[in-house]
Amino acid sequence: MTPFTVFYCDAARAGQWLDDARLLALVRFGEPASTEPDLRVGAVALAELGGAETVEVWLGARPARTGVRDGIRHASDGEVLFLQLDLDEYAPDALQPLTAVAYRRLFATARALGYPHFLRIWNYFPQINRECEGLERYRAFCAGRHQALVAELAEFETRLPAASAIGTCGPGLQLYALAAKEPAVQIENPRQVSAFHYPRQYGRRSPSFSRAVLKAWGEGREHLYISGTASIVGHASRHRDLLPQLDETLANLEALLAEANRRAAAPLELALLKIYVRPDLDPAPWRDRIAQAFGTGVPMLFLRADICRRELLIEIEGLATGSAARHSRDTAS
Ligand code: 3EB
Repeated sequence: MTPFTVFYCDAARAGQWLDDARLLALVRFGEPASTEPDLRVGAVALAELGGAETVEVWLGARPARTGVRDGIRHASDGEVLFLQLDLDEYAPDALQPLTAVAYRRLFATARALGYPHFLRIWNYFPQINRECEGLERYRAFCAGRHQALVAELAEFETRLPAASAIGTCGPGLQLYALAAKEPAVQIENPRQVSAFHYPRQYGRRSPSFSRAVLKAWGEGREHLYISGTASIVGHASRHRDLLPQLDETLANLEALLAEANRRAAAPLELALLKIYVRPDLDPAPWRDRIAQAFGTGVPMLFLRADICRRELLIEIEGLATGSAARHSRDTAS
């Protein structure tokens, strides 16, 4: 069966997808949290670079079932479940308990709907590097997430979802997630210490995520959900300037793809990249550099964002896909 797809589209053409019964989620950027009545629509307060207005479209394989449970908007096509939770922050120093409860709610809802295996989670909240009561908000977030995942996951270090944790212009904690009925395969990066093994200098509770998750959807079709990837080698941040950080990030992505390819049924190809960048610079040279590494055909979305370590300037996440059926056809002909 063909799995769901995700792609970028000009915001001016979003209407056609909102009319499509298969739509699982449509994410707008640059706007504060959504007041849309359509529960499939989310909005992340991150400005897009380059003047375009792009939306991210998640399209199921067949008409979606949608609903709201415990404040969590959800849509499924029978194979995958997309979840969205937007929460007010009742106090800036309460991010840890807020995150822990939000994760418990996500797991309870996904499980109740029959999709207990989380593949990928996006975490968006404002002032990610701000200290509150002596604790950086990213670390408070990590502590809350860790608390919830230790309680929810039977195998903590082998079933962690892929993730991104990004600082927005806020307000509020936003969690978007993909969940499945059957588990997937966790992939770690040989160039990097697993985030869940980072030493204590990065926080009392380690960031609980995997570098990527490889999911087989049947008939040889696979998705690789790639976590936010930055200029980190081992556990240390590398380079002060943007371009060396970009090159290190690209090397990390290449190593991660190679590692995933050792486990994949057919070669994985990048299908989509999302690039979070801190400074307000012209993205043209980065686009060229990324295109050099991965080809000009990969759609890219550039968003201005805060990254979870103060010294990091860029972070790249994405999706790679593979098809064993297509591959065997290609190599046979
Ligand atoms: C890193 O590799 C960079 O806490 O969910 C990347 C992706 C990062 C996800 C998260 C953090 C997270 O540690 C930061």
